[in-house]
Amino acid sequence: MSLKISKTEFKKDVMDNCRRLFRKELDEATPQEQYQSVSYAVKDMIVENWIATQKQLTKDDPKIVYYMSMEFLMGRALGNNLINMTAYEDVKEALDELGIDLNFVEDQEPDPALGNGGLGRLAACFLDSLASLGYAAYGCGIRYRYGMFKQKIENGYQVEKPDNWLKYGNPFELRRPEYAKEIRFGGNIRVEYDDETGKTLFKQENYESVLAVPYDYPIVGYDNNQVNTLRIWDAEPIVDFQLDSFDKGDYHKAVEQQNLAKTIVEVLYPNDNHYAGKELRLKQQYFFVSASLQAAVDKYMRNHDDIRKLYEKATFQMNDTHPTVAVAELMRILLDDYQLEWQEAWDVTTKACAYTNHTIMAEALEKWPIDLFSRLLPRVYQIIQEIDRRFIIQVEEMYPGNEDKKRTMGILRDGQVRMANLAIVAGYSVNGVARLHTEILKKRELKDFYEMMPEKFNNKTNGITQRRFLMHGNPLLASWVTEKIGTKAWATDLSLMSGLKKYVDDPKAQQEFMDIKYKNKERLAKYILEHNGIEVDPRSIFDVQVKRLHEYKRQLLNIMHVMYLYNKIKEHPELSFYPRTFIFGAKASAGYIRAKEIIKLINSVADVINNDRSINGKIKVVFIEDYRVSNAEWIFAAADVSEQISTASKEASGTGNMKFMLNGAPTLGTMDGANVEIVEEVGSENAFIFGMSSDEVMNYEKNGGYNPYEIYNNDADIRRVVDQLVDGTYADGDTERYRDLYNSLLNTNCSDRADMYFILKDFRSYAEAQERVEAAYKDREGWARMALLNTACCGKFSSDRTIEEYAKEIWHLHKIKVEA
Ligand code: OAK
Repeated sequence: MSLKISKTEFKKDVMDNCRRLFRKELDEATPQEQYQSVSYAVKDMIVENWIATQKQLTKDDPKIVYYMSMEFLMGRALGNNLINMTAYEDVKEALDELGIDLNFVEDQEPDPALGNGGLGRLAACFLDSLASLGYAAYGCGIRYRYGMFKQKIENGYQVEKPDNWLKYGNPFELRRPEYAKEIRFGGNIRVEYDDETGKTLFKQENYESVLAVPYDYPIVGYDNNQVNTLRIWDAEPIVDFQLDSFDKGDYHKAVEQQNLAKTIVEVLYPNDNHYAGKELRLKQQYFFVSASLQAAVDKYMRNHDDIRKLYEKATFQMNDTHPTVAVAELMRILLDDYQLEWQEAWDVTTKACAYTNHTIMAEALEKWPIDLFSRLLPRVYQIIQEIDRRFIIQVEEMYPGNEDKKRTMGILRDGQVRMANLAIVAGYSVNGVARLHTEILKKRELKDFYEMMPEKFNNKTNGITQRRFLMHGNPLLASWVTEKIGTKAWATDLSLMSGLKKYVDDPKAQQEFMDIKYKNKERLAKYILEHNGIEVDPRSIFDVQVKRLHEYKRQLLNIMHVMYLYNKIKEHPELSFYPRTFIFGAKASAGYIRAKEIIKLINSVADVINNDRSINGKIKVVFIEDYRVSNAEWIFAAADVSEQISTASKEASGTGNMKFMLNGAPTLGTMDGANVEIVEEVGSENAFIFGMSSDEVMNYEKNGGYNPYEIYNNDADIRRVVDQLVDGTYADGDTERYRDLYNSLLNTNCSDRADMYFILKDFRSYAEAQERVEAAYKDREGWARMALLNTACCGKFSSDRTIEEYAKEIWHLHKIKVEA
């Protein structure tokens, strides 16, 4: 779209906004006020195309995908919108002329962090790709008042602070009260027989309800005039009802409704790959699912008359099991509001709902206690009972007398509602997020389902958007790529990156590539100095692990290896050692004690090592506070080594791995998730692979684990590091601070298996891979070649490729074309 108006007009808009909104001239405004003034001017330009897109949708009437997700980890909007409008440079210049620095203005925007990690960020990348590719799509979610907490590190410990991201309002959002929907909870179901129609009616009584009010956010497609919508729901008390209640003197009820509205969207649960089973969470799920479905059905019925064909125009992609209640809610709408017969409603539902699985971690499986579920959602529960009853009959028909099959596949079992089973039974598609992950689902986790309904299963390897993670995050490399391959078309066709392959042996190109990396390392070093007070040398190897803190992701392996290296350097100061900066960034769920211990350990190790002058700065350890989308962009751009070291089989895909690759950082990793496919694209000689295979891990697990003492007893270096957890080296003499971590590795008597995540088992292999990294880095040309090849081979990992696959193979969408 580029700047639709002249620079002069844009500048005037910005200045006018400042006057109107804040009664100030631009140079008197606070940085936040400047940000708002600029953003409103940008939004004005977006709105034109937003309206045009809506008109096009009405005209073409294409099938729409509703991407239903509890999380959208969007990151800042201003810079990204300008990039996609291809107006970034123009706006930068215009603001320069006003004496304002665009980067500074961008920095004033709070990071919208309505997500935890991988799953939420994937949803954001998908929205970007859907709009950029010309597909009609809505993101459906919750407008949490407080997003992912802000992380402070105090005395080495993580402290969570509320993320009041809406404090100053959000210039890009649009409140749409005209589309508000009522959402009902609890009460009882009265069954009525309608003499006239002969139908049985189900009436919910004595319920509590809230009003779901949508807020729309523009999702700007790249250079194509299209603007899609992320619709997230806020909760408000139902005012009429409240007055009613006051009239009746039912003050208590009115207050209750007020409270329900306030609490329901209050905060995002900060759990990644973990199910906590909280009632409020189920309320959140039903709240946004019911509102989104009601809105989608209303929209469809505005210009169609046969609800039985809803699936021709709408498809609902369920981002993990969190929105799976959609299946039963859609059935409820079709049965109770539209009076369809069961079979008709089932036909629509099973052609409209699809499910993506994002983890095989057992602790992430959503299983709601039936008493809670049926109390909160009585009618939805009745419907699930009927779905389960009919499904069990099918299982019996296919596997007569086989109780095991019913036990594994039943939806209602052991007093629980098993959400994944509901999603699979009702969904027309079940997909994993990387090839290995999908194979594990088919062969193990969901084996019985796969055998019964193989046609539903498919793989969609994840991807990431190059617009945010290269164009915006790494402008130097972005321009260089454009110059080298002679086109900017990689912005929407990442396979063109392969055009860089011809430069991998070109010394000049190598030098340019490494110079850009160096500049990005300087930028990050400055950030680290400002935020951590730690000086790091951009000439050292930047070895980076940034992702949520989870035992399976094995930050503990990384930091224990740092302890091992430190021991080695202290013992043999004469040995050559290439300087390294180990960079960590990770949030731990507030209640995940062991994860928090690991954060403290990383910071303690950092303290000891960074302050030991005797090692001449050979190792530095940095824990970047409050890792989030905005600083992630800089971190990926500056990384030399991408740490992807999960226990094989545990990381469904990973997407950080792809962002590092795009920015030219080779992978140091296990054969897990999408690492497998990264290695396939770039060649195993251009990655550092180590550790057990997923099959080995799963075999050990089947046989009850392994005995870590064999390693502890036989490997003195490892023993020393493990012992240092409890000899006070990193705890000011306190031998108990890291006792739990020590126990988790060795103590077969504790509730878990000892060393559940095979840290000691993989340690040697990891240390050897790290030696290969060092040797490879010392060879400057060799390293440049390898780094460049990673960027050149990343084409497959664009979320554009992923979305094309979803669109063709699952959703069956057609593109629209929005005229300027
Ligand atoms: C979060 C909550 C519950 C279940 C899964 C998640 C989650 O974030 N999973 C992650 O999804 C990413 C996107 O598919 C994957 O790349 C990660 O491997 C996976 O852990």
